[in-house]
Amino acid sequence: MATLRGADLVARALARAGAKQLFSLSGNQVMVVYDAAVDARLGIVHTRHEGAAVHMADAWGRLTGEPGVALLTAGPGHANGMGALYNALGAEAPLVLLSGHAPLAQLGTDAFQELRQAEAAAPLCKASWTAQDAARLGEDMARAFRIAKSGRPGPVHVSLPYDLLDAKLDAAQLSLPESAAFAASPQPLAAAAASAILEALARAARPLIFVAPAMAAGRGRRLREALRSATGIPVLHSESPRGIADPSLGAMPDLLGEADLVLLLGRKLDFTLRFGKPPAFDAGCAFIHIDPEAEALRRGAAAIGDPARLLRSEQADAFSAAEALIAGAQHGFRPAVAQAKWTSAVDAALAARPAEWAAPASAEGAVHPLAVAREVQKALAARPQAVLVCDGGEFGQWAQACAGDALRITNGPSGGIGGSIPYAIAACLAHPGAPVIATLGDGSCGFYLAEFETAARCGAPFVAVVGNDARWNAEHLIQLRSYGPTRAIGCEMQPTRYDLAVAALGGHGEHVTRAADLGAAIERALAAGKPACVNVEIAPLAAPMLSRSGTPPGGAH
Ligand SMILES: Cc1ncc(C[n+]2csc(CCOP(=O)(O)OP(=O)(O)O)c2C)c(N)n1
Ligand SMILES: [Mg+2]
Repeated sequence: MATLRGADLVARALARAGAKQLFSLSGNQVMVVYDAAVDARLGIVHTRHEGAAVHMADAWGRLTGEPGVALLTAGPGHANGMGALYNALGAEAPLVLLSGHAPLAQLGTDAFQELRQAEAAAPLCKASWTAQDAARLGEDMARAFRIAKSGRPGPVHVSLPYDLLDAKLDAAQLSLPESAAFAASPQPLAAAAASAILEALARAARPLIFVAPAMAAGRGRRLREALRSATGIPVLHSESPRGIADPSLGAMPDLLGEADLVLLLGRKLDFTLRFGKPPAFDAGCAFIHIDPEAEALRRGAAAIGDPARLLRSEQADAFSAAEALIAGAQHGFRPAVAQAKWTSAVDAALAARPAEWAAPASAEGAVHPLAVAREVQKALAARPQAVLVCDGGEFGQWAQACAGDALRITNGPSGGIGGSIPYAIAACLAHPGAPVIATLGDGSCGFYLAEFETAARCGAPFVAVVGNDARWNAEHLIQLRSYGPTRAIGCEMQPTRYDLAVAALGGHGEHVTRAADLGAAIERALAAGKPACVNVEIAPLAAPMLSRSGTPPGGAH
């Protein structure tokens, strides 16, 4: 009898789902999947830490809309990947995490690397389970893809016991699920609901639309642009834990209190929107809430409190709902006359940056982070296909405040720092040939520095612009604010030559100590044809404060 291994079923199912490569770090329990990947023509991006593999799958999912697939080994490999799931969950990235697992037959015997993996991943995932039947591994893959892409997209985990992966199955008895079984199940917004919502939006004098984190890039980005042009209503997207105080929103927080109707399109009414309460929003502001999850709608209603202020609450996914609203608006959307003035005021607030930013910024002894952000912006503006990757910390926010319309991947609402190097590698793979620039602090740079070797090996020539202030500055500033200058402790680092480290890892390094040298250094790095680090000695300045509303609870991330 012709046989197939369980691992072959997994690899064939992944290929049928459209996966191109597995972001992985090897280990005993998954080498059989590597072997199966040869026949299924799946590439392996072999990383230097499991967290990097999960971050790469996250960025792949956000940029392409198709789940990135991470393959980790059992026990310690799986455990190492957990932290990175947190970012993917917050960013609503479709992701499938597959982990090797001790054999089912040995569970409860203190087997090698035995761990309750599905339980460990559960709070970080939409769904998490351990496969139970070798012959049904294809169905497990289809279910994982379907859940990752449906409703609010997010990570899904399946643990793959070694005895299932290595089981010899009768090939004649096996069939893979059809392609449709891997696809998202849409939760549409009924046309009648869409037209009622459009009517309410048209009547409002000062409406706003806030979209889901899932609409940051890819299809979501195209839909939010189409929604804006179909309705003329400002469509706001904020992707950091600072939410309405995100530097990319300019002076918008100061105008938000004037909105009379807010449509939440797949967007939770959570801390990023200050729970919809004053002073961020007017106490009389009305809301319409569309969300794929009943629980998010329930929480939204509870946060709003007065039922009269919640005009409608509809269960639908953000993408389907955006499509229904765009289609409805194309049949004739006649906004209230007052909206034109409001929309220009919102556009002006979004674009507002302090006047002093126009003049060359200088800071004593080191480069001002604004000078770096502006040079990055220049490089991006000259390259419409470019992808920007922003890490957290103070420095990352300067870059976000200056970045204009560039397609971007940030650390997202989770606030988790350190993922930008793996994100940038995945961006190079998802957008072959497009320039990719990552901006990150020196602390964030250390998390996955070894991935420069992965990038050199895989041909991912991104440019990391490191704002090096020899500090975990975001936390240092909290110390100064909360405990006073005499109580600063533990947040200093060495002024490290990351550029030399990157050169040693197979990349290109630039060391910049003067603003005047920045532009040429970034251009050389972009032209180097290999992964590059532009290590800039910056002044340790706080992130820009663009509105009068001040720093949100929790400060900078
Ligand atoms: C995974 C994770 N660990 C810790 C933090 C807390 N944190 C937020 S910003 C920051 C400092 C970042 O330092 P750096 O990358 O050098 O940027 P800087 O603020 O100095 O510009 C830290 C430790 C976090 N948000 N995420
Ligand atoms: Mg720093």
